[in-house]
Amino acid sequence: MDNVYKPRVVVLTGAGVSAESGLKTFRDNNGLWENHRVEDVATPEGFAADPALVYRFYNERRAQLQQPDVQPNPAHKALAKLEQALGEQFLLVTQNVDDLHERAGNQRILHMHGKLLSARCCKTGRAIVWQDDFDDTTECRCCLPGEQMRPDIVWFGEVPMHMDDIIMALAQADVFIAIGTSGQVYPAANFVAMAADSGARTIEINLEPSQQNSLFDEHIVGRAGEVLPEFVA
Ligand code: BV8
Repeated sequence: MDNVYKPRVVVLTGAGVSAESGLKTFRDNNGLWENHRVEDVATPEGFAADPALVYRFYNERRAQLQQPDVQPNPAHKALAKLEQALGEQFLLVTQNVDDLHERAGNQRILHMHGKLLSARCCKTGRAIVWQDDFDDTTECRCCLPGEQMRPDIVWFGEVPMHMDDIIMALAQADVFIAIGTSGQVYPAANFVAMAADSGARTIEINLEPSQQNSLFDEHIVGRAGEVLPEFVA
C-alpha cells in the first residue's frame, strides 16, 4: 500500500463495528470468548495442542461471515464514504478479521489481526485466499504438499501485522478515531496514547466507555451504525 503513512485521519475499528451486521463481538454478553477459552483457540499453543478445535472455531466464524444476511452495516458504509472524501489522508486500521470494510468499499485498510478469509502456510508463512473449511487434513496449497495450513490470524503472543505502517501513521495523524473496541487488547489499546503524543485529536465512538476512555479528547456513546452516518455526513 503506497502513501500509507500520509494519513491525517486514522480510524481504528473493533468488533463493535461489525456487531450490527450480526457478527458476535468478543467480550459482550454471549461474545465469542464465552464459548471458548482464549488459550484454547487464539494462541499458537492452542493450535499446536488441538488444531481441529481451532479449525472448528474459525470455520464457524467464516461460515457466519458468509451467511447471506451478514452484510456491511451503515457504520461500514459511513467509513467507506469518509475514505472517498479524504483519499490518501485516510487510513483504516482494523482489529477485525472479517471482510465487511472491503465489501463496503474501503480500500486503505490494514488488518492488524489478520483475515478470516485467508490461510497461512505454517512453513513459509505465505498467506493465500482460503474460502473453504479447514479440516485436520488441511494441506498446504502454496508450496510444500503435506505442510499444514493455519488461519491467517494474529493470535495472542504473536506480533500484530503492519505495525511499522501503523506507528508511522499515528505519528503524524491530526485525528484518531476508535470505533467499537473495548480497548482491552494491546498494542491496539495503546494507539490512542500514541496518537495523542503526536498531537492528534482523539475521539472514541462506542456503545459504552472503553478501557482507554479517559485518554480520549471526545466521546460519542452510541451504536456505530447510528452515530457514524451522522458523524461523517
Ligand atoms: C502482542 C484473534 C507483542 C483474531 C485477537 C501490553 C503490551 C503489549 C502486549 C500485551 C500487553 N499486555 C498483554 C499483552 C498481550 C496481549 C494482550 O493484549 N492481552 C490482553 C488480553 C491483555 N496482546 C497480544 O498478544 C498481541 N501481540 O502484543 O505482541 C508485540 C506488540 C507490539 C509490537 C510487537 C510485538 C496480539 C493481540 C491479537 C490477539 N488476537 N483475536 C480473531 O480471532 O478474531 S484479539 C481479539 O480482540 C480480536 O482481534 C478483537 O478485534 C480484539 C479486540 O477486541 P474488540 O474488537 O475490542 O472487541 P470487544 O468485544 O472486546 O469489544 C467490542 C466493543 O464494541 C465493546 O466495547 C462494545 O461495547 C462495543 N460495541 C458493541 N456493539 C457496538 C459497539 N460499539 C459501537 N456500536 C455497536 N453497535
